[in-house]
Amino acid sequence: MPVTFSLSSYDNSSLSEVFTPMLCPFCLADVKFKQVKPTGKLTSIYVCAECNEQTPALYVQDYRKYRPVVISATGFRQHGKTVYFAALFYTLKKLTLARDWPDFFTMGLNEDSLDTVYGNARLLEGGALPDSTPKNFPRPTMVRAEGVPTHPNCTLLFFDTGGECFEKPTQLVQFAGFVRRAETAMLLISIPDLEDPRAGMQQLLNTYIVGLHELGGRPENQHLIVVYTKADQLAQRFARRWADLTSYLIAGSVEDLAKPDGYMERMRRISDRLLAFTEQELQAHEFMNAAEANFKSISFSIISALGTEPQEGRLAVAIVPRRILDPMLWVMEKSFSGSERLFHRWMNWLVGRND
Ligand SMILES: Nc1nc2c(ncn2[C@@H]2O[C@H](COP(=O)(O)OP(=O)(O)O)[C@@H](O)[C@H]2O)c(=O)[nH]1
Ligand SMILES: [Mg+2]
Ligand SMILES: [Zn+2]
Repeated sequence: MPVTFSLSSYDNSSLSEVFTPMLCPFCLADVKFKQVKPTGKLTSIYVCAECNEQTPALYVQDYRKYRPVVISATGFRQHGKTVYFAALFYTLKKLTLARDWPDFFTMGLNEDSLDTVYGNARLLEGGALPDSTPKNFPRPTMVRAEGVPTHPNCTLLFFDTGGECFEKPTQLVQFAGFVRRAETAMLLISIPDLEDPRAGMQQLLNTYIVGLHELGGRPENQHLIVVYTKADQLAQRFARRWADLTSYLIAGSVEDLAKPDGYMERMRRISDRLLAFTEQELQAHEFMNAAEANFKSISFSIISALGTEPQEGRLAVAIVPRRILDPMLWVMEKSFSGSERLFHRWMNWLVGRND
Protein backbone atom coordinates (compact mmCIF):
# COMPACT_ATOMS: atom_id res chain seq x y z
CA MET A 1 0.00 0.00 0.00
CA PRO A 2 1.24 3.53 -0.70
CA VAL A 3 2.42 5.54 2.25
CA THR A 4 0.40 8.67 2.88
CA PHE A 5 0.49 11.10 5.76
CA SER A 6 -2.26 13.12 7.30
CA LEU A 7 -1.40 16.77 7.85
CA SER A 8 -1.45 16.28 11.62
CA SER A 9 1.72 14.19 11.39
CA TYR A 10 3.72 17.03 9.83
CA ASP A 11 6.00 19.34 11.68
CA ASN A 12 4.08 22.51 10.76
CA SER A 13 6.99 24.80 11.50
CA SER A 14 8.77 23.49 8.41
CA LEU A 15 5.78 23.85 6.09
CA SER A 16 6.53 25.83 2.99
CA GLU A 17 4.60 26.27 -0.20
CA VAL A 18 6.57 25.65 -3.36
CA PHE A 19 6.29 26.34 -7.02
CA THR A 20 3.51 27.50 -9.27
CA PRO A 21 0.44 25.33 -9.94
CA MET A 22 1.04 21.85 -11.35
CA LEU A 23 -1.23 18.94 -12.14
CA CYS A 24 -1.56 16.73 -9.06
CA PRO A 25 -1.34 13.11 -10.25
CA PHE A 26 -3.76 12.01 -7.50
CA CYS A 27 -6.62 14.52 -7.33
CA LEU A 28 -5.89 15.83 -10.85
CA ALA A 29 -6.43 19.45 -9.85
CA ASP A 30 -3.98 22.23 -10.69
CA VAL A 31 -2.40 22.72 -7.29
CA LYS A 32 0.61 23.98 -5.43
CA PHE A 33 2.71 21.40 -3.66
CA LYS A 34 3.97 21.89 -0.12
CA GLN A 35 7.32 20.75 1.08
CA VAL A 36 6.82 19.38 4.59
CA LYS A 37 8.77 17.38 7.11
CA PRO A 38 6.83 14.52 8.70
CA THR A 39 7.28 14.52 12.48
CA GLY A 40 10.30 12.46 13.47
CA LYS A 41 11.71 12.25 9.91
CA LEU A 42 14.95 13.82 8.77
CA THR A 43 13.95 14.57 5.21
CA SER A 44 11.09 16.56 3.78
CA ILE A 45 8.51 15.36 1.28
CA TYR A 46 6.13 16.98 -1.20
CA VAL A 47 2.39 16.87 -0.58
CA CYS A 48 -0.52 18.22 -2.62
CA ALA A 49 -2.10 21.28 -1.00
CA GLU A 50 -5.57 19.99 -1.99
CA CYS A 51 -5.57 16.24 -1.32
CA ASN A 52 -2.50 15.88 0.92
CA GLU A 53 -1.15 12.94 -1.09
CA GLN A 54 2.60 12.50 -1.04
CA THR A 55 3.86 13.16 -4.57
CA PRO A 56 7.24 11.92 -5.84
CA ALA A 57 10.02 14.47 -5.50
CA LEU A 58 11.12 13.68 -9.06
CA TYR A 59 7.66 14.59 -10.33
CA VAL A 60 7.56 17.97 -8.57
CA GLN A 61 11.20 19.01 -9.01
CA ASP A 62 11.40 18.14 -12.72
CA TYR A 63 7.83 19.12 -13.63
CA ARG A 64 8.82 21.57 -16.36
CA LYS A 65 11.24 19.13 -18.02
CA TYR A 66 8.85 16.19 -17.94
CA ARG A 67 5.33 17.46 -18.47
CA PRO A 68 2.62 14.98 -17.40
CA VAL A 69 0.72 13.14 -20.11
CA VAL A 70 -2.40 11.26 -18.96
CA ILE A 71 -2.90 7.82 -20.52
CA SER A 72 -6.32 6.63 -19.46
CA ALA A 73 -7.65 3.21 -20.44
CA THR A 74 -11.37 3.44 -21.22
CA GLY A 75 -13.33 0.36 -22.24
CA PHE A 76 -15.74 -2.36 -21.18
CA ARG A 77 -14.80 -5.18 -18.82
CA GLN A 78 -12.59 -7.89 -20.25
CA HIS A 79 -11.67 -5.86 -23.33
CA GLY A 80 -7.96 -5.94 -22.50
CA LYS A 81 -7.20 -2.68 -20.66
CA THR A 82 -5.19 -4.10 -17.77
CA VAL A 83 -3.35 -6.63 -19.93
CA TYR A 84 -2.51 -3.83 -22.38
CA PHE A 85 -0.76 -1.77 -19.72
CA ALA A 86 0.99 -4.87 -18.38
CA ALA A 87 2.25 -5.79 -21.85
CA LEU A 88 3.36 -2.21 -22.42
CA PHE A 89 5.44 -2.28 -19.22
CA TYR A 90 6.84 -5.66 -20.30
CA THR A 91 7.80 -4.16 -23.66
CA LEU A 92 9.40 -1.09 -22.11
CA LYS A 93 11.45 -3.18 -19.66
CA LYS A 94 12.15 -6.51 -21.33
CA LEU A 95 12.57 -5.81 -25.01
CA THR A 96 15.44 -4.18 -26.83
CA LEU A 97 14.22 -0.60 -27.21
CA ALA A 98 17.08 0.87 -25.21
CA ARG A 99 19.60 -0.81 -27.53
CA ASP A 100 17.99 0.71 -30.60
CA TRP A 101 17.11 4.17 -29.23
CA PRO A 102 20.34 5.69 -27.94
CA ASP A 103 18.86 8.08 -25.36
CA PHE A 104 15.88 6.02 -24.27
CA PHE A 105 14.94 4.94 -20.78
CA THR A 106 11.83 4.81 -18.61
CA MET A 107 11.75 5.20 -14.86
CA GLY A 108 9.03 4.58 -12.27
CA LEU A 109 8.73 7.67 -10.08
CA ASN A 110 7.67 6.07 -6.80
CA GLU A 111 7.60 2.68 -5.13
CA ASP A 112 4.03 1.97 -6.27
CA SER A 113 4.92 2.68 -9.89
CA LEU A 114 8.10 0.61 -9.75
CA ASP A 115 6.15 -2.33 -8.30
CA THR A 116 3.50 -2.06 -11.01
CA VAL A 117 5.96 -1.81 -13.89
CA TYR A 118 8.38 -4.55 -12.81
CA GLY A 119 5.67 -6.73 -11.22
CA ASN A 120 3.61 -6.82 -14.43
CA ALA A 121 6.65 -7.37 -16.64
CA ARG A 122 7.67 -10.37 -14.46
CA LEU A 123 4.13 -11.75 -14.41
CA LEU A 124 3.83 -11.85 -18.19
CA GLU A 125 7.35 -13.19 -18.62
CA GLY A 126 6.37 -16.10 -16.37
CA GLY A 127 3.21 -16.77 -18.44
CA ALA A 128 0.71 -15.39 -15.87
CA LEU A 129 -1.85 -12.61 -16.40
CA PRO A 130 -2.62 -9.65 -14.14
CA ASP A 131 -5.72 -9.89 -11.92
CA SER A 132 -8.87 -8.16 -13.06
CA THR A 133 -9.00 -4.56 -11.89
CA PRO A 134 -11.13 -3.56 -8.90
CA LYS A 135 -13.66 -0.78 -9.39
CA ASN A 136 -12.17 2.14 -7.53
CA PHE A 137 -10.64 5.49 -8.30
CA PRO A 138 -7.23 4.23 -9.32
CA ARG A 139 -3.83 5.55 -8.37
CA PRO A 140 -1.64 6.45 -11.31
CA THR A 141 1.41 4.51 -12.39
CA MET A 142 3.93 7.31 -12.97
CA VAL A 143 6.64 6.65 -15.52
CA ARG A 144 9.22 9.10 -16.80
CA ALA A 145 9.83 8.55 -20.52
CA GLU A 146 13.07 9.96 -21.85
CA GLY A 147 14.51 9.71 -25.34
CA VAL A 148 11.51 8.31 -27.22
CA PRO A 149 12.48 9.25 -30.80
CA THR A 150 10.71 12.34 -32.18
CA HIS A 151 8.76 12.92 -28.93
CA PRO A 152 9.52 15.37 -26.13
CA ASN A 153 10.38 13.84 -22.74
CA CYS A 154 7.42 13.51 -20.38
CA THR A 155 5.93 11.83 -17.34
CA LEU A 156 3.33 9.28 -18.40
CA LEU A 157 0.47 8.92 -15.90
CA PHE A 158 -1.25 5.59 -16.53
CA PHE A 159 -4.78 5.18 -15.15
CA ASP A 160 -6.73 1.93 -15.17
CA THR A 161 -9.95 1.05 -13.38
CA GLY A 162 -12.69 -1.61 -13.52
CA GLY A 163 -14.49 -1.80 -16.87
CA GLU A 164 -17.91 -1.53 -15.20
CA CYS A 165 -17.04 2.14 -14.62
CA PHE A 166 -17.59 2.70 -18.33
CA GLU A 167 -21.01 1.07 -18.52
CA LYS A 168 -22.88 4.03 -17.04
CA PRO A 169 -22.02 7.76 -17.01
CA THR A 170 -22.65 7.97 -13.23
CA GLN A 171 -20.06 5.24 -12.65
CA LEU A 172 -17.60 6.99 -14.91
CA VAL A 173 -18.06 10.21 -12.95
CA GLN A 174 -17.53 8.43 -9.63
CA PHE A 175 -14.60 6.18 -10.50
CA ALA A 176 -12.91 7.47 -13.64
CA GLY A 177 -12.59 11.21 -13.06
CA PHE A 178 -9.07 11.06 -14.49
CA VAL A 179 -10.53 11.15 -18.02
CA ARG A 180 -11.27 14.85 -17.51
CA ARG A 181 -7.56 15.71 -17.51
CA ALA A 182 -6.59 13.59 -20.50
CA GLU A 183 -5.72 15.48 -23.66
CA THR A 184 -6.26 12.24 -25.49
CA ALA A 185 -9.06 9.80 -24.77
CA MET A 186 -8.03 6.21 -25.38
CA LEU A 187 -10.89 3.78 -26.05
CA LEU A 188 -9.88 0.12 -25.96
CA ILE A 189 -12.32 -2.05 -27.87
CA SER A 190 -12.20 -5.81 -28.37
CA ILE A 191 -14.30 -6.54 -31.46
CA PRO A 192 -14.42 -10.32 -30.81
CA ASP A 193 -16.00 -9.62 -27.40
CA LEU A 194 -18.83 -7.47 -28.80
CA GLU A 195 -21.97 -9.24 -29.94
CA ASP A 196 -22.86 -6.24 -32.07
CA PRO A 197 -19.77 -4.03 -32.57
CA ARG A 198 -21.82 -1.20 -34.05
CA ALA A 199 -24.08 -0.87 -31.02
CA GLY A 200 -21.33 -1.63 -28.47
CA MET A 201 -18.92 0.99 -29.79
CA GLN A 202 -21.58 3.67 -29.95
CA GLN A 203 -22.74 2.84 -26.39
CA LEU A 204 -19.19 3.17 -25.04
CA LEU A 205 -18.62 6.46 -26.83
CA ASN A 206 -21.99 7.84 -25.72
CA THR A 207 -21.29 6.91 -22.08
CA TYR A 208 -17.86 8.52 -22.27
CA ILE A 209 -19.16 11.79 -23.73
CA VAL A 210 -21.99 12.10 -21.19
CA GLY A 211 -19.66 11.26 -18.25
CA LEU A 212 -16.96 13.65 -19.45
CA HIS A 213 -19.47 16.53 -19.66
CA GLU A 214 -20.72 15.72 -16.15
CA LEU A 215 -17.11 15.96 -14.95
CA GLY A 216 -16.75 19.40 -16.50
CA GLY A 217 -14.52 18.15 -19.33
CA ARG A 218 -15.20 18.72 -23.01
CA PRO A 219 -14.59 16.16 -25.75
CA GLU A 220 -13.93 18.92 -28.28
CA ASN A 221 -10.74 19.62 -26.31
CA GLN A 222 -9.65 15.98 -26.54
CA HIS A 223 -8.23 13.80 -29.30
CA LEU A 224 -9.71 10.34 -29.59
CA ILE A 225 -7.58 7.23 -30.10
CA VAL A 226 -9.53 4.06 -30.82
CA VAL A 227 -7.46 0.96 -30.04
CA TYR A 228 -8.70 -2.39 -31.32
CA THR A 229 -7.39 -5.02 -28.88
CA LYS A 230 -6.89 -8.82 -29.12
CA ALA A 231 -5.95 -8.54 -32.81
CA ASP A 232 -4.71 -12.14 -32.71
CA GLN A 233 -8.40 -13.12 -32.73
CA LEU A 234 -9.19 -11.04 -35.81
CA ALA A 235 -7.22 -13.06 -38.38
CA GLN A 236 -10.37 -14.39 -40.07
CA ARG A 237 -11.98 -10.99 -40.25
CA PHE A 238 -8.84 -9.55 -41.84
CA ALA A 239 -8.55 -12.29 -44.48
CA ARG A 240 -8.16 -11.00 -48.05
CA ARG A 241 -9.46 -7.41 -48.05
CA TRP A 242 -7.62 -6.33 -44.90
CA ALA A 243 -4.55 -8.52 -45.31
CA ASP A 244 -2.28 -5.48 -45.04
CA LEU A 245 -3.44 -5.09 -41.41
CA THR A 246 -2.38 -8.68 -40.70
CA SER A 247 1.02 -8.02 -42.29
CA TYR A 248 1.43 -4.89 -40.19
CA LEU A 249 0.67 -6.86 -37.02
CA ILE A 250 2.98 -9.75 -37.89
CA ALA A 251 5.90 -7.41 -38.58
CA GLY A 252 5.59 -6.05 -35.00
CA SER A 253 6.59 -2.64 -33.75
CA VAL A 254 9.78 -3.26 -31.81
CA GLU A 255 11.82 -4.36 -34.84
CA ASP A 256 10.23 -1.63 -36.95
CA LEU A 257 10.93 1.03 -34.34
CA ALA A 258 14.64 0.25 -34.32
CA LYS A 259 14.63 2.71 -37.24
CA PRO A 260 11.98 5.18 -36.12
CA ASP A 261 12.14 7.42 -39.22
CA GLY A 262 8.79 7.39 -40.93
CA TYR A 263 7.14 5.30 -38.20
CA MET A 264 4.49 7.93 -37.39
CA GLU A 265 3.70 8.14 -41.09
CA ARG A 266 3.14 4.36 -41.18
CA MET A 267 0.91 4.63 -38.10
CA ARG A 268 -1.13 7.26 -39.92
CA ARG A 269 -1.60 5.00 -42.94
CA ILE A 270 -2.73 2.13 -40.70
CA SER A 271 -5.10 4.51 -38.91
CA ASP A 272 -6.69 5.37 -42.28
CA ARG A 273 -7.06 1.67 -43.08
CA LEU A 274 -8.67 1.00 -39.69
CA LEU A 275 -11.04 3.89 -40.27
CA ALA A 276 -12.07 2.23 -43.55
CA PHE A 277 -12.42 -1.10 -41.72
CA THR A 278 -14.64 0.56 -39.08
CA GLU A 279 -16.94 1.98 -41.72
CA GLN A 280 -16.96 -0.73 -44.35
CA GLU A 281 -16.51 -3.93 -42.33
CA LEU A 282 -18.02 -3.04 -38.94
CA GLN A 283 -20.53 -0.58 -40.44
CA ALA A 284 -20.04 1.57 -37.34
CA HIS A 285 -21.20 4.75 -39.10
CA GLU A 286 -23.01 6.20 -36.10
CA PHE A 287 -19.89 5.77 -33.96
CA MET A 288 -17.78 7.49 -36.61
CA ASN A 289 -20.20 10.38 -37.03
CA ALA A 290 -20.46 10.92 -33.25
CA ALA A 291 -16.67 10.71 -32.82
CA GLU A 292 -16.00 13.19 -35.63
CA ALA A 293 -18.65 15.60 -34.35
CA ASN A 294 -17.42 15.58 -30.74
CA PHE A 295 -13.63 15.25 -30.68
CA LYS A 296 -10.73 17.32 -31.96
CA SER A 297 -9.46 14.41 -34.03
CA ILE A 298 -9.84 10.63 -34.28
CA SER A 299 -7.09 8.09 -34.90
CA PHE A 300 -7.05 4.29 -34.84
CA SER A 301 -4.55 1.67 -33.87
CA ILE A 302 -4.60 -2.07 -33.45
CA ILE A 303 -2.73 -4.25 -30.98
CA SER A 304 -2.37 -7.72 -29.65
CA ALA A 305 -0.99 -7.39 -26.14
CA LEU A 306 -0.31 -11.11 -25.77
CA GLY A 307 0.06 -12.32 -29.35
CA THR A 308 -2.04 -15.43 -28.63
CA GLU A 309 -5.21 -16.53 -26.87
CA PRO A 310 -4.45 -17.53 -23.26
CA GLN A 311 -5.44 -21.03 -22.14
CA GLU A 312 -7.19 -21.28 -18.77
CA GLY A 313 -5.92 -17.91 -17.64
CA ARG A 314 -2.28 -18.55 -18.56
CA LEU A 315 -0.07 -18.11 -21.59
CA ALA A 316 0.63 -21.46 -23.22
CA VAL A 317 3.44 -19.94 -25.30
CA ALA A 318 5.72 -16.98 -24.60
CA ILE A 319 4.14 -13.52 -24.91
CA VAL A 320 4.68 -11.80 -28.29
CA PRO A 321 3.11 -8.33 -28.10
CA ARG A 322 2.15 -6.83 -31.45
CA ARG A 323 2.22 -3.07 -32.17
CA ILE A 324 1.88 -2.45 -28.47
CA LEU A 325 3.73 0.87 -28.57
CA ASP A 326 1.47 2.43 -31.20
CA PRO A 327 -1.29 3.67 -28.82
CA MET A 328 1.31 5.19 -26.48
CA LEU A 329 3.03 6.93 -29.41
CA TRP A 330 -0.33 8.25 -30.62
CA VAL A 331 -1.08 9.71 -27.18
CA MET A 332 2.36 11.35 -27.08
CA GLU A 333 1.94 12.64 -30.64
CA LYS A 334 -1.42 14.21 -29.83
CA SER A 335 -0.50 15.56 -26.40
CA PHE A 336 2.27 17.95 -27.46
CA SER A 337 1.66 21.10 -29.46
CA GLY A 338 3.66 22.02 -32.54
CA SER A 339 5.69 24.57 -30.56
CA GLU A 340 6.59 22.00 -27.88
CA ARG A 341 7.85 19.64 -30.61
CA LEU A 342 9.80 22.45 -32.25
CA PHE A 343 11.43 23.32 -28.93
CA HIS A 344 12.33 19.65 -28.41
CA ARG A 345 13.94 19.42 -31.87
CA TRP A 346 15.81 22.65 -31.31
CA MET A 347 17.17 21.44 -27.95
CA ASN A 348 18.29 18.16 -29.53
CA TRP A 349 19.97 20.06 -32.34
CA LEU A 350 21.76 22.22 -29.75
CA VAL A 351 23.22 19.17 -28.00
CA GLY A 352 24.12 17.56 -31.31
CA ARG A 353 21.49 14.84 -31.59
CA ASN A 354 19.40 14.48 -34.69
CA ASP A 355 16.00 12.87 -34.29
N1 LIG B 1 -6.39 -13.40 -27.37
C1 LIG B 1 -6.09 -12.38 -26.56
N2 LIG B 1 -6.68 -12.28 -25.37
C2 LIG B 1 -6.37 -11.22 -24.58
C3 LIG B 1 -5.42 -10.22 -24.98
N3 LIG B 1 -5.34 -9.29 -23.99
C4 LIG B 1 -6.20 -9.70 -23.02
N4 LIG B 1 -6.81 -10.86 -23.37
C5 LIG B 1 -7.79 -11.67 -22.60
O1 LIG B 1 -8.79 -10.79 -22.10
C6 LIG B 1 -8.93 -10.96 -20.71
C7 LIG B 1 -9.31 -9.65 -20.08
O2 LIG B 1 -8.25 -8.73 -20.16
P1 LIG B 1 -8.11 -7.52 -19.13
O3 LIG B 1 -6.94 -6.72 -19.56
O4 LIG B 1 -8.07 -8.04 -17.74
O5 LIG B 1 -9.47 -6.76 -19.40
P2 LIG B 1 -9.99 -5.41 -18.71
O6 LIG B 1 -11.18 -5.81 -17.92
O7 LIG B 1 -10.38 -4.52 -19.87
O8 LIG B 1 -8.90 -4.82 -17.89
C8 LIG B 1 -7.59 -11.50 -20.25
O9 LIG B 1 -7.71 -12.26 -19.08
C9 LIG B 1 -7.15 -12.33 -21.40
O10 LIG B 1 -7.70 -13.64 -21.31
C10 LIG B 1 -4.78 -10.38 -26.26
O11 LIG B 1 -3.93 -9.58 -26.69
N5 LIG B 1 -5.16 -11.47 -27.01
MG1 LIG C 1 -8.88 -4.35 -15.90
ZN1 LIG D 1 -3.89 16.40 -5.09
